[in-house]
Amino acid sequence: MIIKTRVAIIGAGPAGLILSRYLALHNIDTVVIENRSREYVQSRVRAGILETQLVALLDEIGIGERLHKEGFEHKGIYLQIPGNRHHINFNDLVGQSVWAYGQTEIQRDLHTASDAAGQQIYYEVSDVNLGEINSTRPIVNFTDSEGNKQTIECEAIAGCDGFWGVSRQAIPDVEVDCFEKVYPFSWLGIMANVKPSVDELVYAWHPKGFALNSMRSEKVTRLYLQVDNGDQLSNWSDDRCWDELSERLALDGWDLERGPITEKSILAMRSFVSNKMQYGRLFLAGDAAHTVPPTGAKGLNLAANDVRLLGETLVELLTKNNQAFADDYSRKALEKVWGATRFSWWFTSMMHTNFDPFDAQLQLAQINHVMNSKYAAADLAEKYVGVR
Ligand code: RFL
Ligand code: PHB
Repeated sequence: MIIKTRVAIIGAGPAGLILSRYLALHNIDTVVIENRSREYVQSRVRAGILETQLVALLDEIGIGERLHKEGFEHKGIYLQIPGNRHHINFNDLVGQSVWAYGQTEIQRDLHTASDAAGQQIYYEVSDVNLGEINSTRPIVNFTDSEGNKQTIECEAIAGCDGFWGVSRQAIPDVEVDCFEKVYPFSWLGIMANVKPSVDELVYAWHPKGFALNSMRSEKVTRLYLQVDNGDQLSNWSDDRCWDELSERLALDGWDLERGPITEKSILAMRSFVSNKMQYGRLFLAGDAAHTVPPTGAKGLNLAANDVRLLGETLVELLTKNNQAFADDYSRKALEKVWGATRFSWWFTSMMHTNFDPFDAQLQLAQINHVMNSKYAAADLAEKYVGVR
């Protein structure tokens, strides 16, 4: 079957669904295809911290209501080294804050809005491949969930299919340079049904490894531990997770509350940037073009920045035939991408131990500097909240 639309969007993660909504509000018709089920996409546990620019974008596309009711505005974060938990107040330093609101909740709000608008989304597709991307009539072939071969004929393709997607591979190798760094450690993440023990996030350096105390709601806590690459979930009983978190986050007069663990996963840490985010009529956005280690909470925020730029770009291209604007998409998006890549690398490198005693002393000196210099703290604050 032939499906005709203006923009084919590959991937129904936050980048793909925010883009489809943005374009719908500009009267540009889209079709979204996604290789996982709706339930899987909806329940995949990921990001939790939103920059105000992302909140503004969600408001603009009409899905910010629940976020403002149920999300939490955070004025800063705590940086911790053994014996010292220090508050970095973003509001005082740079006049901005961030919001704690789960990516799963954003995904749910996007689904509700897509349903109400009658957005066409094909879930559980397979054999996705892109063709004619160097022409003004690109196509996307796929097999739908019932096994039918489908072809989307469109005017542009948005590759929003995450780091492991197929869109990036459609750009010929000779046209693109990719930059990658894989870190020598991973994160073990847990979700627990227990009231957060802190009011704002705690990023803790510890000789046994980094720990992060985050949250999702008044009843749900999100926590992370630095673990070795290759470590297995089977090595981490619930008790061991809590013991290790309690040790790494310890502070006199403060206790980490424990509760039933509802989710546990291990994730690798990688920085990756494709220096080409557009090729002909194919445009990449979000994790499809770049990923950062989660320490700086930047991945979803970068995806949102791409989508805002890409939305504007496609409106210019498809309603005014403004090719020059389209050709500038990559350059504009990559400015913020490299800024966030540098920040995420710096924050990751400062907080994760490599068990080298000299490096540990340097890290402590660096963290003390951020705690004691308002200029260093303001630099961290500026990058964390996403001030341009
Ligand atoms: P996604 O979310 O990966 O969505 C891509 C979608 O494409 C689908 N797909 C395909 N569809 C069709 N055909 C194919 N061939 C396909 N291949 C893949 C996938 O199934 C998926 O549904 O990318 P997107 O939309 O660019 O969004 C990016 C964000 O999800 C990601 O950057 C963040 O979650 C990163 N991140 C964080 N970002 C923040 O800004 N703040 C945070 O606090 C934060 N915490 C995190 C994070 C990521 C984490 N993990 C698990 C990597 C915490 C964690 C633990
Ligand atoms: C989260 O709550 O999942 C989270 C928060 C901050 C980060 C990474 C993840 O830097």
